[in-house]
Amino acid sequence: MKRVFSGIQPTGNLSIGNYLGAMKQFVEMQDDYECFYCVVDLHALTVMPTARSLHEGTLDLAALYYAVGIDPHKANLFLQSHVSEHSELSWLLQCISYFGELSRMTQFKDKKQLIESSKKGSQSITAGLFSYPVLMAADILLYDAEVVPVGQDQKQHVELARNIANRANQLIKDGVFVVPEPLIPKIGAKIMSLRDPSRKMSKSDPVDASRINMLDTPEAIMTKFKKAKTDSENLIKYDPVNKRGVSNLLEIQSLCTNKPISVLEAEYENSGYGKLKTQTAEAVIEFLKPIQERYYELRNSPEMLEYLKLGADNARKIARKTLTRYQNALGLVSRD
Ligand code: ATP
Ligand code: LTN
Repeated sequence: MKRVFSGIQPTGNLSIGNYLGAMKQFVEMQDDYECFYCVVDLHALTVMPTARSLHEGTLDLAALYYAVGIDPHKANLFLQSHVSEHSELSWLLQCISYFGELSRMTQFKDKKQLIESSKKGSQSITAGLFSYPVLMAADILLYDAEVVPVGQDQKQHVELARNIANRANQLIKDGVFVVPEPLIPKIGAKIMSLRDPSRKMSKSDPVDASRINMLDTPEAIMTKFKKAKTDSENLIKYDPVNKRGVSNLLEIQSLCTNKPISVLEAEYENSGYGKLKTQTAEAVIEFLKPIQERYYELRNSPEMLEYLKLGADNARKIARKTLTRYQNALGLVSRD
């Protein structure tokens, strides 16, 4: 079986964008791949969360992974900080990563710009934020993962992981790392903000109305969709370049109902935006209901912690082997 790795940061409120772009694929892949999924708590440290928000956010995200359908008997879900090999390999990889390539990461450039234009200024751009894509490469390479399911915005980071793997194979030892491939869904790879459909829906956007959180109440979901920004044409057509708001609603509804976009376009041929918004809200409410129920059952259950422990034990076995392989290839003297 091919091996898969992916992760999500426990920062902010998980949105339907994270689900449709990433988690939905994680669930679909469980039967056909050996899967390692991770709550990347060490990544979350790059934005300096409070201890409480990191702690609670980590457990919230783990419960959501199981609630959307990650089966602990099929896939290995674990917390990144429970497998210390991630931090160890990250350092080793930093020593073959270039300042120039990290400076070109668009997510870093965007976050840097955002911080610099805020009151905090450049003092709060941490080295962690800069080198974070190397930790992500370590996450992937530790598991010899061939496939990495992610949303569109993470493609560049997976490409960096490929470059680092190829470099290690050339400079250190041929075949020391498996070169991973990103897997990006055809529809849903970039769900847009409901307030500004030119930007992606983001779980750390300060404007809550910009996104549907996985745990939003039915009332909140209805209100957010009713206020979703569209355009003034009043024509329901899938055109993600010129009609971003309407196309975003069609994508969300299509993914939540399993109806192809072309079928929805035909159904809405003589309708206005009001109906599209209300029915998209209804589809999302219906879709999230069982997920929310499972989430509340699991969030404080002792089983969840047991599952996470088992996931980390399985992950550590593989991670240790890969780390040792790379340490030996580098010439580090083994302790045993
Ligand atoms: P943040 O706002 O905290 O940076 P985020 O919402 O971008 O967070 P991540 O933890 O960076 O979320 O991403 C987790 C996964 O969800 C990644 O695979 C990412 O590509 C995917 N993803 C994030 N936002 C979207 C979106 N709007 N549409 C589709 N996929 C998304
Ligand atoms: N950087 C990713 C989260 C992430 C990830 C990974 C995704 C961390 N490590 C490994 C895929 C594979 C993000 O979404 N911000």
